[in-house]
Amino acid sequence: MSSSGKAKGETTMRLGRANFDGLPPGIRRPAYDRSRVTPGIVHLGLGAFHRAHQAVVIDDCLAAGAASWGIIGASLRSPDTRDALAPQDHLYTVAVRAAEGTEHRIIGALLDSVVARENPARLVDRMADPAIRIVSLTVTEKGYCHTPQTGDLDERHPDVVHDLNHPDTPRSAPGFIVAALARRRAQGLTPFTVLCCDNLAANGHTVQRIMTQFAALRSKDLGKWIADAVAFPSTMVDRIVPETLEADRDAVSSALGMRDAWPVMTEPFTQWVVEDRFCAGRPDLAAAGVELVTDVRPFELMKLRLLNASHSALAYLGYLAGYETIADTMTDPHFARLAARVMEEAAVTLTMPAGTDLAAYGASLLRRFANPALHHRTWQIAMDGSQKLPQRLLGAMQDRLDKNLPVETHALAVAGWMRYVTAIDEQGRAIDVRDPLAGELAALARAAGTVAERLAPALLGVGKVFGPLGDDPRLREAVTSALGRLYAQGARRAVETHLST
Ligand code: CS2
Repeated sequence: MSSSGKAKGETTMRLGRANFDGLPPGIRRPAYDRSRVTPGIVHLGLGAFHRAHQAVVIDDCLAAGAASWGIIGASLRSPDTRDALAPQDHLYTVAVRAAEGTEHRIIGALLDSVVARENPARLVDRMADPAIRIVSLTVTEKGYCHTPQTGDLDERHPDVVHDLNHPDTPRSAPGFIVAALARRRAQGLTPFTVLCCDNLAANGHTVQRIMTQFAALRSKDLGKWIADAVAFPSTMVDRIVPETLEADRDAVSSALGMRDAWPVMTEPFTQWVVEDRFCAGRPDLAAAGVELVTDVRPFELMKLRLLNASHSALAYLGYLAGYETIADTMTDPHFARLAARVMEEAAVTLTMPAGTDLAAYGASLLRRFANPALHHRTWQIAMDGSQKLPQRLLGAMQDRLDKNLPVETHALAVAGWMRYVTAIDEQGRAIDVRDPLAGELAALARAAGTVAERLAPALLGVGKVFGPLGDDPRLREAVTSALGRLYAQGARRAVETHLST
C-alpha cells in the first residue's frame, strides 16, 4: 500500500480528528472526548483482528467513561500499519459486512502506535510505564516461539536466541513481555496482566508457561516472580476478519467521503470470553459485552474444535478444489456438509457447561461461513497450518481415538493439509505455502513423491506437529487412505466420497 497513492474515486480529504464533521451522518464515531483518554493497554500485534475485535470493545469501554484504558498498538515488524494510521490520528473504520449491507464505525481506542523493530527499547519503556496495566497480544500462533505440540518455549528459535543475547532490545513477543516485566520488577512496580488473544489451546496457561520458561533462562528469580505475580487470563476470541484488500479501502473511503488508508473488514458476530483474573485492574469489560467467566477452557476448545477446525478443513480442501473464499466453498453442498461433520464429530469430545447448545452453535457457524459479503480467502486461513493443526484437529482426533471413535473426517482435513503443503496444486501449479515449516515440509514432500503411502508417514513423522499421535496406527491408516483418495480423485470428489461412506 502507498498511503499517498490515490485510488480511483479517492477524495483528497483524509480521515482524521479534524475531519469528523465531514463524515456522513450514518457513520458511527467515538462517543467520547478522545483528548481526555490516556493509555492503559499496550497491544502487541496491531493487525486487522485486534482492530476489529478487542479495540472495538475498548472503544465501548471508553464511551462508558473508562478514560484511562486507551490502547498503544505495537507492530512487531512491519511499519505499514503505523505509516497508514499515524496521518489519520490512529482513527480507522470497522466495516461490518452482512448480506443486507455494510455498517461503518470509526474507532478511537487506538491512541498511538510503535514499530518494535525500529526502536525496541522505546516499546519496552512504554510497556514498563506504570500507567500500563494490561499487555494484550495477537501475534498469531507462531509469534509465541513455542512448539505447538508440547506448548513449551522453543529455546532454539532464532528470535529467542537473539532476545536472550539482547534482553533490552528484543524482537519477539516473549522477549518484549519479559523485558518489560523485568524492568517493572527492578523498579518495584506491580506487573501488568498479560492477555493473550490468539487461538492457542489454554492460551493464558500456555503463554504463562512460555513466558516463565523464557524468563527463567534469564534468571531463576525472574521466572519465579513472573509465575507468581503476573496474571495470564485465558480468553476465547471470535470474529472473522479477512485481510483488507485495496478494493475494500476504496469502498470504505467512498462510504466515508474521505480516505481511510487502513480500515478493517469484519462480520456482525463478535464474541470475547475472558477468565476474570487480572493483576492490575481492568475496565468494565462486561458492560461492553465481554463474558467474564472462571474457566474459559470449555469455550476455547469449543471454538477451536468447531469453528477453527472446520475453517481449516474448508481452507485446505476448498483451496485444492479451486475455491477462492470460504463463502464460495460453502456454496458447494458437499463442503458445507463436511464442515458440519467436522463440527459434529468434534462436539462429542467436548464437555460443556450446562445449557450450552452445541448444535445451535454449529448451525450459527455455518451461517457465518456462508456470509456472501465477506471475502475470506481459503489461502489466508491455510497459512501456518503446522502451528494450527494440533489445537484445531489433532486434539479432537486424539480424544476420539481414546473413545474408540472413527477419525476419517478429521483425517481428510489433515490429508488436505498434507496435499496443500506439497506446494503443487491439483492442476500442477505452485501453491504459495506460508508456514514457518514450509521449507522442511516441501523437502519431505519432494523426497516422498506423490505416493500417499510414502508422503503421509513422512509428514506424520514431523514431531513438532504430530508428536506421539503420528505413530498411532489407526490415525496413520485413516490419513494415508484419505491422502490416497485426494491424489486419485481430487479434493472435490474425495469430499463427496467421504460423505457417502
Ligand atoms: C481462521 C481464524 O485464519 C484462520 O486460521 O480460522 O482467523 C478465524 O477466522 C478466527 O479465529 C475467527 O474468530
